[in-house]
Amino acid sequence: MALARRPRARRCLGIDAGTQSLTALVIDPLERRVVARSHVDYDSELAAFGTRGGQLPADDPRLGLAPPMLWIEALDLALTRLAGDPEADLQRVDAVAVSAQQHGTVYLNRNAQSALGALGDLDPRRPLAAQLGAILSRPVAPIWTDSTTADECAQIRTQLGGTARVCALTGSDVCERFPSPQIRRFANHEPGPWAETSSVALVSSFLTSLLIGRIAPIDHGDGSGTGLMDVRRRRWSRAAVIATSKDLRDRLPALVPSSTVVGELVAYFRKFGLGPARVVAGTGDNGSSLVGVGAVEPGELTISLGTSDTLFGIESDFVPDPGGLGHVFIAPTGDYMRLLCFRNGSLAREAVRDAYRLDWPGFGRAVEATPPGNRGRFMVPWFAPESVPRAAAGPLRFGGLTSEDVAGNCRAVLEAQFLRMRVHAARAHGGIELAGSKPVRVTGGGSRNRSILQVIADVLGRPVERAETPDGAALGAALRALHVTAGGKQTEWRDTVRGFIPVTAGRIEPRVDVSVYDQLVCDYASAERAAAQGG
Ligand code: XUL
Repeated sequence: MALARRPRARRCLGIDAGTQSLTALVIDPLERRVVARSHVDYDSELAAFGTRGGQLPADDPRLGLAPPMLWIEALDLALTRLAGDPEADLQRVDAVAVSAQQHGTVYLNRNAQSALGALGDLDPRRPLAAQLGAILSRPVAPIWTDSTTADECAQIRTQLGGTARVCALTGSDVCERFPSPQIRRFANHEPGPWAETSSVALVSSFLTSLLIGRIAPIDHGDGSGTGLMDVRRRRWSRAAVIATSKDLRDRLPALVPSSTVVGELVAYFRKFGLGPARVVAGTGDNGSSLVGVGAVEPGELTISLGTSDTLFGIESDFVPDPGGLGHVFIAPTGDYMRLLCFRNGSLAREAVRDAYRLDWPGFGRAVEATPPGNRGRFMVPWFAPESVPRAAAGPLRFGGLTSEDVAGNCRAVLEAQFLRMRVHAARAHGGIELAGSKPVRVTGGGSRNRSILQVIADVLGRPVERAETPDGAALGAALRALHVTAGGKQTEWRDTVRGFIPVTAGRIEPRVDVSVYDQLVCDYASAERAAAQGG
C-alpha cells in the first residue's frame, strides 16, 4: 500500500520592483522566516537598458523615465535565480504579491490584452520580454522621480478648486510625479501614442498583469497615489479624471481593495517550478514596507531609506494636509496611511559618499568623527529636485560648512535628512507625532548602515529599530500574500506579521539629548524656506 504523502507547508512569494533593483523573496509561514531571496540590480545586471539609478540618463534633471521592459527582464532573472535555489522550493508557493515603486505609469496598447492572454502559450525556454511583442503605446514610463509636469499640476489644481480642495478629495495635492499630471502631459504632448493607449497601468498593476495574464486592477493603495481617486469613497473621482483628460475614464482599470485575489499565476511561470498560485493585487512599495516592518497599527512610525526617504504611519481618520506636502494614502490594511516623501534619499547620501571617494564603512567613520549637531554646520541636501518642499536641484551649505570638510559633509547630509523630517512632520496634517519613546522602525537599503540609524535616533530623540531584513517592501508583499490566503480578515494583521519582524534586534538608543538639535532645526527650517523661495 502506498504511503500517503504528508502535504508540505505552503509558502508565499513577494516581489518588489523598486527604483534601482528588484527583489524577490520566499517566506515560510510555519517557520516564520524568509527562506530564500534574490536580487537584481538594474544598472549593473541589465546594463543593455542603459539606466543610471534605474532611470534613463537625461540632460534635464527633472526627467525621470524608465523602460518597462527592464522590470520584466528583472522579474525573469530574479525568478530564474530563485528557481535555482533549493531553499526556495518554489513548487510550494501558493500565493504571490507584487510591490513596486509608486506613481509610475505604463501605457498599454490594444494588443496588450490578447498578448497577456496568450502568456500561457509562450516558449518557456525564451525570456518573457522577448516574446511579449509590442504591448506598449509608449516605450518608456514616467516614474516618481519625474518633475517635468509643474504646468499640468497647476492646470489640474485650478480645475479642481485649489490645493486644499484637491487634498480633501484625493488625499494629496496634485504632485509632479503623480499619474494625473503625467497622463495629462502625455495625452496633450503625444496625442498619437495616447490615441493608441487602451489602458494605463501602474508599475505594481503592470507586473501583476504579467503574473495573471490579463490587465490587472489597481489596488486602493496605489490608486490613492494617482491623484485620480476619491480617497474616502474609494473609487475613481469623476472630477479628477476629467480634469486630467476627457478620454481617460475608459483607459483606467477597476479599483479593488488591496487584499483582493486578482487571478492565478499563468502557465509561463511553471518554468520556474511555480504552480497555479493565487495572485493578490499589487500595491506600492511604501504600503508594502509598512506591512514588512510590522507597523500595522496606529501610533507606529516607519522611516524607509530607499532612493527616496519616506516617513509614514497608519491613521484611523482621514486628515489631509491642506498645505499639500503630505499625503494620505490607503494602507494594505485598509486604514489611512499618512506619508511624507523626500526625493533626496539614497542618491543624496551616495552623492556625498562618492564626492569624497568613500565606501560605506569610511562614510560611517567620517560621521562618527564629528559631534552630533556638527558644531552648527549644516546642509540643505537637494542633489536632485526635491519634493518636500518642491524645489530645484542644488545642495547648499551653511554655518561655515565648506565642501573641503569631508567628515562635516558626511554628517551634514544625514542630519539634514532627519532635521527636515522634524520640520515637515510638524507642519504636515497638523503634525505627525515624531517625539516619543516608542521606537521608529527603519527599513530600506540605508537601514543596513548603523551610523545612519544613530543619527536618526539622535536627531529625533527616539529609539530606532531596524528590521532584520532591509527588504521591507518585498517582505511586505510576501506577507500580504500570506494574509489573504490566511483568511484576509482585518483583525489578523498582527498575527500575519508576528515572528517575521524581530522587535528587539538592532535597537539603537539616542546618544545625546534631543535639545542638541533644537537650534539646528530652526536654522535648517529658515535656510530651507529661503532656499525654496529662491533666496
Ligand atoms: C512615494 C514616492 C516614493 C516611491 C519610491 O510617494 O514617490 O517613495 O514610491 O519607490
